[in-house]
Amino acid sequence: MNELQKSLILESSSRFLIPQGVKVSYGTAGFREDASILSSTVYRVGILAALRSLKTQSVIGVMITASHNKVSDNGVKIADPSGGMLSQDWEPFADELANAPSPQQLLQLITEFVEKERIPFDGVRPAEILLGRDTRPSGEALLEAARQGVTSIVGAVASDMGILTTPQLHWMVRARNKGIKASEQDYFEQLSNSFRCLMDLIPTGQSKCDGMNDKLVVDGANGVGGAKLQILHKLLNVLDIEVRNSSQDEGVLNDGVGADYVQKEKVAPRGFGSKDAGIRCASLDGDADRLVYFSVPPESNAPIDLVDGDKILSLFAVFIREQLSFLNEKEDIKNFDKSRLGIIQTAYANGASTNYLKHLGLEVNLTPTGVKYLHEKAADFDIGIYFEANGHGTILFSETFIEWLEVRSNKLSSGSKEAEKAALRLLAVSKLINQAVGDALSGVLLVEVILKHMGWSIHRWNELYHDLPSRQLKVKVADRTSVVTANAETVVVRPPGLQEAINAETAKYTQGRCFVRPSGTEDVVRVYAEASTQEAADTLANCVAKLVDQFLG
Ligand code: G16
Repeated sequence: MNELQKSLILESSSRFLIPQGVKVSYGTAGFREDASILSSTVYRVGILAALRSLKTQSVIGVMITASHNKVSDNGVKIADPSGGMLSQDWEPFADELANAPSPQQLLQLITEFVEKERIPFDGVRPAEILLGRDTRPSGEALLEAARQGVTSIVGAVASDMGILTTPQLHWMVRARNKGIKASEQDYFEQLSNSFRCLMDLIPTGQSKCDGMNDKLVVDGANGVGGAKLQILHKLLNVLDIEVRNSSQDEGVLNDGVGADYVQKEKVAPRGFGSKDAGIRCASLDGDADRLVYFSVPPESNAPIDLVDGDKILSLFAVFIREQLSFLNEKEDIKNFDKSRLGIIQTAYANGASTNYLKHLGLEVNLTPTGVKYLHEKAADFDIGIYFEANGHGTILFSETFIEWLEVRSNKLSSGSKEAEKAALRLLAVSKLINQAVGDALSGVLLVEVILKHMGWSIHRWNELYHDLPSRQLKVKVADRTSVVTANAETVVVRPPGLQEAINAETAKYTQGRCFVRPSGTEDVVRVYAEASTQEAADTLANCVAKLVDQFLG
């Protein structure tokens, strides 16, 4: 780095000093805090993104969002060249950079890192960053802080892509790096074209079925997803979708609405009630990277029927498996074995879903919470389906498998045989479902077309298996980082004695299962409990929450 570069960093970072006493950490999906203390963090992430862009000689994305968190929070997610989350080996640098106490120490850190990583500065393609934000009021100023961070690296270009869903920005970064057209319109066109293609491939006579209501009502969490879905809906012109709780409505982001609320509390979001009984409903989260479905009972106090990420995963798995079985009937692809389809879940996956998927003969893998872990594991397969119970997930297709499908589908004469149609369907799924990150909008379209393909109502879908009763709680503790876990977060290794106490409590319940872990997006320890009855799951979760409190105070 030359002297001009150094003075530019010193000068611009002096405008973004860290508030006294603030320490931030890179969590499950980037940095997330109260928006009022975030500008220095976001500014520094801008620098990091520019360095990452120079290092990889690719376009990088910075998304200003706190997703499911309350409206006064904000945060920042970084999209790597593939469109996935920032490579995990850069996370410690992100932490150090965000917490460097002064501009001089910041500069020293950057200088050392640039040397260590051999980040090229001269005679290379300049850094290029796409910036996006959700609808939070703090987003505009924070995006400006990110822009200033990016442009403190000489030659770096920051493009403001405006208000987007998080998955749209990740999609754009991936598309740009693949040399594909990458505007928002291109995103909508890719989704709508591949959706139409799947609709055209629905077996004849399958599009209507008893008890199937064609209308879908979507809760937009009062965030960015609702408005974007409306644009997509207009383009599609075939689905009957009503959006409620869109950012254009009056409500507060994620307040009594949204996928996180619906999935954790198991209640209908604001604006939904017994009038919606029998209708298929879905809920997005604040930045539209999560999706859950639900139906509302006719009685006003009865619990909703939640169709969570595990069931979306199961629906996708059943569909993909069916297409693979059509392909397998062909003699020349007998070498296709089951190991090519992998399922990835976390400890939050309902035990009944894991049993169901294993019963289908599928390989189920467990990773810690966070799409960065699930995504990485899913990439080991030709088709990797990953979902968190909270509705965050997607289906990854390997490049070799897509190439193989393309060859297969190019050989088609009229697309009449089931095997050939299956190849076309899988190709269309790979274009519809976001290959960069979980995406509620592409998820909605894929669920809708698969339900039509199967001729299933939401009730039929929900009957795939019966969830074990479960309960999730949050416990506020003095320092959540004092909880350390292992084995994909199923075992507490610190503080000593806590896991033994959890085991003793869990052993009292039929089909009892319980784990605790520190959240990486909220200042809480999360407790998850499962048992044979709702009452037992509630009691187990409450008892373990008390244990957490006793051990951590
Ligand atoms: C983020 C991550 C998800 C994770 C969720 C909750 O979601 O992308 O993978 O499940 O946080 O994480 P934690 O339990 O550590 O708070 P989002 O939708 O909030 O960005």
